[in-house]
Amino acid sequence: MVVATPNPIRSEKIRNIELPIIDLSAERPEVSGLIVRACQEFGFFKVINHGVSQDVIARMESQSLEFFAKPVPEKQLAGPANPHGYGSKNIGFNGDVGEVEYLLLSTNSASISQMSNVISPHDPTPFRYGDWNPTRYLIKFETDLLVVPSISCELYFDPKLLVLDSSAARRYVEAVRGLACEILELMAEGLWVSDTSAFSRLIRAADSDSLLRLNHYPPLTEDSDKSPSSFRRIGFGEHTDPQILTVLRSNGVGGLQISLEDGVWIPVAPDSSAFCVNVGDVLQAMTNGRFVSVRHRALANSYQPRMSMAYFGAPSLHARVCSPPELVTPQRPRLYRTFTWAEYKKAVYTLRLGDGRLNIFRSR
Ligand code: GA4
Repeated sequence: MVVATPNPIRSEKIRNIELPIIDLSAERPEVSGLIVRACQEFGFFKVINHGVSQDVIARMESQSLEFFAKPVPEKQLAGPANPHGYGSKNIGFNGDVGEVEYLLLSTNSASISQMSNVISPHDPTPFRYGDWNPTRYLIKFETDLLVVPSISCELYFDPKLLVLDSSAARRYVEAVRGLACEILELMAEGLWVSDTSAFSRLIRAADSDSLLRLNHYPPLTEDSDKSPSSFRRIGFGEHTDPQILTVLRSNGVGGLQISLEDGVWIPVAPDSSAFCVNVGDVLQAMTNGRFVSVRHRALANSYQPRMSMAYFGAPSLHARVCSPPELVTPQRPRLYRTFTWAEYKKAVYTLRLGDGRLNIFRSR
């Protein structure tokens, strides 16, 4: 019997183009020029010699694989993804689906980075594994466990994070956030923006709304259907990333494709020594349209499981998104009105995965 699935791949054009590979250990002015060019032409590039330790990557990867290998009821204890937690097949809140299961985690300082303080010898684990509810827990603990020297304080934190070893997640997030900041500073330099931390400052903020997403695309098994289209299906449908910058890596299994023109897909070759970096909608707005937030998707396949880890660097909810003055000129007038990340995020979650959202924020 042929199993009907919602999203077989229709006939589409595939074009094989290599994404720019940027060596971050090369000379600074040269690197920033290459990054700017890549962001203008592709919105995507790979970085090598990125300085993120293999050990940090390996620990995070093995933690993630261990999580996805758990029985479904156990994984479901970390769900649903509303918006953080475990999700399977359903993406967002408006009916989008894909052949994917995932864990979506907030990276802000009230969650991953302070977990080690919460779960410490002085404060025996206050939760059982999976002991969570959709509203955040309020945890009380003594500040001698924290760097802040004052009376006892209260901290909100998302107990869904207990599904992972906090120190592996925290170290990974710190490392990729550092990498994202370095790249954003190189971008500002390459664009001749005098305030070189104009972009990076937004994701360095303690209340930045950045996310860590672990995606697992299990091999497809409904294999009574042997038609070619059944071997590759949409894992995560086409979309642009709403945030500032995405830093992604996979377990060496391909599946990511980008689309520079409608209906033409460019497969991105997997490369375990590299991170794949892409421009998000907010960076397109902040660069006044110089950089492009490009549509991409992930395909699942019938042969090997794919696991990817994406860090989405985002501003804090109240941060105002607007271009630095150098990027607005009489020849290049302001393309987008100033908006807050909270306003943009609201639009993102109101629309479907594949909908364009930046146009809503265009200047008149
Ligand atoms: C795409 C990029 C990130 O994975 C994400 C996704 C988010 C989600 O899975 O909750 C969204 C999607 C993403 C854009 C449109 C909305 C929101 C699902 C969806 C249908 C975490 C994000 O920030 O936007």
